[in-house]
Amino acid sequence: MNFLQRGFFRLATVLLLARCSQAKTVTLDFNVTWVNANPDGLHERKVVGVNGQWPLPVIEVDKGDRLIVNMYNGLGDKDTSIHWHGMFQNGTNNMDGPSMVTQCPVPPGTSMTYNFTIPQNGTYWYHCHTDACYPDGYRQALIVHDKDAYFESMYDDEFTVTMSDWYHELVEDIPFIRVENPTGAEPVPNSFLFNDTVSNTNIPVEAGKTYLLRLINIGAFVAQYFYIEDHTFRIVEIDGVYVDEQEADTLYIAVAQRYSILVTMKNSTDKNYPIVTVADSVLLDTISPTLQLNQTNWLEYNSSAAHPEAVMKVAIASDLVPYDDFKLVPHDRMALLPDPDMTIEVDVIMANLANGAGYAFFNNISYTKPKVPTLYSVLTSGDYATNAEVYGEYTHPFVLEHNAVIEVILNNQDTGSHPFHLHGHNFQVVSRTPSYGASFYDFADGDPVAYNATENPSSSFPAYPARRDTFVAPPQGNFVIRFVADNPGVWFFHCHIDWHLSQGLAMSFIEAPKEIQKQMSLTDSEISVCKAADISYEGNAAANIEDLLDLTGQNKQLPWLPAGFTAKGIIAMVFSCVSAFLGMAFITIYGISGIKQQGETSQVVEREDM
Ligand SMILES: *[C@@H]1O[C@H](CO)[C@@H](O)[C@H](O)[C@H]1NC(C)=O
Ligand SMILES: *[C@@H]1O[C@H](CO)[C@@H](O)[C@H](O)[C@H]1NC(C)=O
Ligand SMILES: *[C@@H]1O[C@H](CO)[C@@H](O)[C@H](O)[C@H]1NC(C)=O
Ligand SMILES: *[C@@H]1O[C@H](CO)[C@@H](O)[C@H](O)[C@H]1NC(C)=O
Ligand SMILES: *[C@@H]1O[C@H](CO)[C@@H](O)[C@H](O)[C@H]1NC(C)=O
Ligand SMILES: *[C@@H]1O[C@H](CO)[C@@H](O)[C@H](O)[C@H]1NC(C)=O
Ligand SMILES: *[C@@H]1O[C@H](CO)[C@@H](O)[C@H](O)[C@H]1NC(C)=O
Ligand SMILES: *[C@@H]1O[C@H](CO)[C@@H](O)[C@H](O)[C@H]1NC(C)=O
Ligand SMILES: *[C@@H]1O[C@H](CO)[C@@H](O)[C@H](O)[C@H]1NC(C)=O
Ligand SMILES: *[C@@H]1O[C@H](CO)[C@@H](O)[C@H](O)[C@H]1NC(C)=O
Ligand SMILES: [Cu+2]
Repeated sequence: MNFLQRGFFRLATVLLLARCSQAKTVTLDFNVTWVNANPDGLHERKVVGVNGQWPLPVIEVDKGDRLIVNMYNGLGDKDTSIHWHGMFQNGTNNMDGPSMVTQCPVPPGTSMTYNFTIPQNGTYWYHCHTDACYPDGYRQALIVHDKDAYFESMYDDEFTVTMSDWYHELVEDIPFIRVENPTGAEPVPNSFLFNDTVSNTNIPVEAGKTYLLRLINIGAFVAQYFYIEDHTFRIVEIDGVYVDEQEADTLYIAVAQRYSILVTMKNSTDKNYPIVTVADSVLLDTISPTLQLNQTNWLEYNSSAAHPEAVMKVAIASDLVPYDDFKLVPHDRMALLPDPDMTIEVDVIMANLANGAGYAFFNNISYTKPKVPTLYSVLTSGDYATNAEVYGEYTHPFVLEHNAVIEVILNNQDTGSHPFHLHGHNFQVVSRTPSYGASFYDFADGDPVAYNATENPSSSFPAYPARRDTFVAPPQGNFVIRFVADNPGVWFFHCHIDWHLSQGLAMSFIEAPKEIQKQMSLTDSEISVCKAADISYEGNAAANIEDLLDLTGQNKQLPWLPAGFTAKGIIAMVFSCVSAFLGMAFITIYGISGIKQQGETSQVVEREDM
């Protein structure tokens, strides 16, 4: 393109943009069915497709658009729903997507229309939010273009790149919450995908140009390190929040997190440069020797030049030092919120319930879905809606007052790190101990360290805290977040590791329930989805419409194990059953009685010393 042509093209683009600045409606029909795919080249499997395709369509809209998705569940054997991750759904809480929180699950043969406006900017994604369903492939990027972004004039072209873990089995065929797995060891993925493939992705680039890369971890479990050999970059967005540009060379992208980065190309075209992603193996209980933890793809300056193997920075996490997202400053300079009107302090633990299986807890409550979607309880409980009891103990409800400043103090007593996500908001991250970097694992081996307001008083919080919608709690460390309850709705707060969500690591914020009642009422189409799913849509968490404070019959978590049982003890018990069985076999074959005695003695169940 010569100079004149380029100028004309620019002008045409401006005119076009001016004409298009009127918000438009984007309507998509999603026929959700099973299709086959083999993204890692190792195993073909059933995945959730849309209109017969997988990878799923990337949704691209402009700020202010209305998005309408007519979803038909053609799976035949599974319920479904879609969550629009990061979308505030201000006034449209019923479009948020999590089953039994804001809607009934959509059963096979049934449709639901999602219809909402997008006043936000940046990089988002959509995924199934009914039981554990998105690891089966039902997830993809949702990009909101914004010609007013402060960095809009700073790049020449953009690319979206997703990364994710990948399993060869359907979620329903992966054993997880069961007595044989008392420690709750998460299923180890079979591979890791870069933009839904392992075959090399070459990002075609031109020397001297600058590109916007939108990076999204759409995985179910494992965080990814990201770097580009011999290139630094500038972070300009996290989770839909523009940040002042910040130079970095390595990122840690937990599941559900997004980063937009500007990468400026070198002037030479003699070489291609590896883009490296390394799965965080610290999260994995076991690593098979064939599991490919790292992937190399390329910034391709010259397709006929070599595509060199990456010089790996490292194998273990502590040597890859990622940029600390806590230090980012929002471009809009939203100031630290004032001291909170309400503080919610929760301890995260993993423990076993009566069936011997591992569960996850906020303050000893493992989220258990109610009999009525919590939003529908709000809409059908009149003046009782402000009483948290209506929502049942095991949805772990907190009623938030309209426009109150809310602070959540989260003490992670677990030795694993967890990426926590809040629906309907982004939140200010005002404290995290320890911070990303070399010290991130400092508390992993000793005792858990709870947030200490004397050591980290609010006077030490950043003046312009970073905001995002998914934030990582360090192993046995803590974080503090703040947000304003200015978005009436029922908003789920949960760990985004889908395995941990299925173990109950979630709670419900019922924000300004009287305002929700003013904004919406239960619609005929919502009722018909519930009827098709055979789920109650009125009354309290126990589906009681007569006495809203009578929770008889509500779903509950299982009872606790008798005091003193530990995961180790359960292993010993399970193991002793197995070894007793093996012992029997040995006795039958060899008649050696000593082995049986051994099997019996290992049946002693360990007690926790407390
Ligand atoms: C969805 O796709 C399936 C398989 O192609 C087809 O049989 C069905 O008629 C489609 N349903 C809708 C509502 O488009
Ligand atoms: C979407 O919602 C808007 C606003 O409530 C409404 O006017 C429009 O009819 C809806 N469209 C569909 C297809 O439901
Ligand atoms: C979207 O971006 C514009 C600037 O382009 C900014 O003024 C606005 O606050 C952003 N909206 C949200 C919801 O972040
Ligand atoms: C990643 O995949 C999406 C959809 O499959 C595609 O639109 C996008 O261009 C791909 N990105 C790159 C860098 O190839
Ligand atoms: C590429 O060349 C331009 C113009 O000469 C210069 O400003 C820029 O710094 C160079 N970039 C690199 C990465 O060396
Ligand atoms: C691309 O790489 C080939 C092979 O190394 C080299 O011969 C060629 O000059 C390069 N082209 C450019 C434009 O740098
Ligand atoms: C990258 O993966 C390959 C194959 O799994 C392995 O040989 C190599 O050690 C890995 N490098 C790192 C740093 O993990
Ligand atoms: C959880 O239960 C244990 C044992 O009953 C108790 O000691 C602890 O205080 C409880 N924790 C919370 C946060 O309620
Ligand atoms: C909090 O920190 C202060 C100052 O270091 C210390 O005196 C206090 O014991 C700590 N509180 C707790 C509960 O650990
Ligand atoms: C929701 O909308 C209300 C009213 O316009 C506004 O005050 C509030 O800031 C919005 N909240 C969010 C999270 O978008
Ligand atoms: Cu978790």
